[in-house]
Order: sequence, then C-alpha cells, then structure tokens
Amino acid sequence: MKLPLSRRALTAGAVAVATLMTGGAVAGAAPATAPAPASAAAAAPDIPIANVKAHLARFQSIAQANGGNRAHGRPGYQASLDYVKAKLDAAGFTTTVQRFTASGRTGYNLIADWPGGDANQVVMAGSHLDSVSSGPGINDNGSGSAAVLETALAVARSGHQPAKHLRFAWWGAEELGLVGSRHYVSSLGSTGRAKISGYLNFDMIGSPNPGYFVYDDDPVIEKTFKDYFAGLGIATEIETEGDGRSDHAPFKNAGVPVGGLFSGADYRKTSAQAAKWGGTVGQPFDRCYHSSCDTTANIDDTALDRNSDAIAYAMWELSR
Ligand code: DTR
Ligand code: CA
Ligand code: ZN
Ligand code: ZN
Repeated sequence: MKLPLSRRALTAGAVAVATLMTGGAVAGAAPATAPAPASAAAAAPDIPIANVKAHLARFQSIAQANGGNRAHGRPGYQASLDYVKAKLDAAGFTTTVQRFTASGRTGYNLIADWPGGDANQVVMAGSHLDSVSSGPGINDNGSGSAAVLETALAVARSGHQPAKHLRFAWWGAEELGLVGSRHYVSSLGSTGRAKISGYLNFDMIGSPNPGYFVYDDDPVIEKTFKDYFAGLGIATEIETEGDGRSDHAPFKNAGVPVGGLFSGADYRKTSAQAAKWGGTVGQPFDRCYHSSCDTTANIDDTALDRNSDAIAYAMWELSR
C-alpha cells in the first residue's frame, strides 16, 4: 500500500534510502516519521510551455534539415530520437533504444526509466515520435512527444520519487500502423505486461482549433484527467474517433489499463463544441493533419500547455 509522503517524511525516506544504498549509517538521519495527510504529498509541478515549445522548435529544425520530415526510416526520425535521448540521459534517466523493422527499414523505440519505485507497478506515459513523410509532424505528434519529454524532465528536476516506477516512451513507426508500440508490447511478454499498472497515450495534444478529449478506457485514468480539467473549469468530451488508431491500442489489447488525451484531428468542430471551447465552427480541429503545414505555426499554445500540465498531474497522481 502506498502511504503519501510529506516533505519531512520524504526527506527521512531519502535519508533512509541513502542509508540502504551506502550500507552504513548516515549522520543526522532523522527518524522515520508518520506519513503526512495526502494533501501534503508531492504535487505535480507546472510544465513550462516555453520548454515544450522549445522542443517543438527543435523538431521543426530537425525536419527542415532532413528532407522536411521526421518519418520512420528517415534521418529526421533518427535525429529526433537522438535529441530526446540526449536530454533524458543528461537528466539521469536509464534509456533504452529498441530496434525493429517496418517496411524494410529499421525503426526505433526510445524507452526511459526513472530509477526507483516499485518495478512491479510501472506507470507509463508515451507518444509516437515519428511524423508522416509529407511534413514535420509538429502537432502529430511533436506535441505529444515534447510534452511527455518535458514531463519526464520535470520529474528529474524535482527529484520526485513516487511509490510506483515511472517509465516514458517515444514510439517509432506509429504512422505505419502502430508498429513500434506493437513491437514493444509483444517484446514485454505476459510477465512484463502484468507489471504495467497503466499506460497513458498522448497523440495530437496541441491542435490549432482544439478540443479537449479524454480517452474513455480505464475509468480511474479517465477520472484523473476529467478531474484535472474540471478543476480548471474546462469541459471535456470522450475521445471515440481514435479507438485503435494510436499507440494505446496494443496495450489495451493486451489487457493493460490505458488512457490519454487528444485535441482533435481532421474531424470538424461543431457549434456545440465551439460554444464550450471556443475556436471555429465547421473547421477541422487540425486542418494540417498529415500535411506539410503541420509546423510550429500549427499549434494552439493554450491547449498544449493545459494538456502538458494534465500529463504531469496524472503521472504524479497515478504513481503515488
Ligand atoms: N494521431 C493520429 C491518429 C489518431 C488518434 N486519434 C485520432 C482521431 C481521429 C483521427 C486520427 C486519430 C495519427 O497518428 O495519424
Ligand atoms: Ca504549464
Ligand atoms: Zn498521424
Ligand atoms: Zn499521431
């Protein structure tokens, strides 16, 4: 059972961990204290939208320097993965690059584990890092990739040590049919899959004419996201158009609890949706879906910021 930790208890816990790791007494070790009420437990930090947008700018410059895209099997994908991996390695994550083949080309998943937590209770956040070949894929899916990266970096900055183990993933070849995530789920085996207590997917979370959609899969994960947006006074809708169309599907098919967020693709915003969310009635949520105009100009900063903060909130809440 996970007992929420106050900062004092956390400090004592950290000192206790130092003792365990060093094998000897640590001078000044405070005695273990009773856990504080949940209200004092570590709260998720704000995710700086400027940092998320800086990652998007890098993804765009990578695409511009590599034939205009970040697609599977192309140099732009490799450069995107190298960028994300370097940030995570520098922040203290244990990273793993997983290879697979799709359409005759080598593909790669990037997995980042945050050391600590119960290895039998893994909370995962993931997003596909590849674009289509027709453009840089900044909303689809630089937005999810950048937000998941910045959430991971926020974990490192805060030194957060939740009860459960945190894992982050960037998938290859999603646009070819969820190839990278399918490969990962298959490679886990039944024992590995049973250790994943939840997988959160983020694929298009900064659409320029945004909606606020929550996946209606695992009820606990769904409620976590809905509670977050309710706290902001933002109405949400159930995401139904994407069933089976993104990287949560292989996890769901394997019995892993899944959830996620989505800001909309080529479907058109209704008047009822515009009444609660603003934006343009009758226009697609993302008119540049799978197009060359899916650039850094194709992002709504407010939606990206809110969804990035929701990712952090959910990862902190679900890993206590
Ligand atoms: N992001 C899209 C897949 C996707 C996810 N949800 C929906 C809903 C409606 C259309 C597409 C999608 C992609 O990677 O192509
Ligand atoms: Ca924020
Ligand atoms: Zn796509
Ligand atoms: Zn996508």
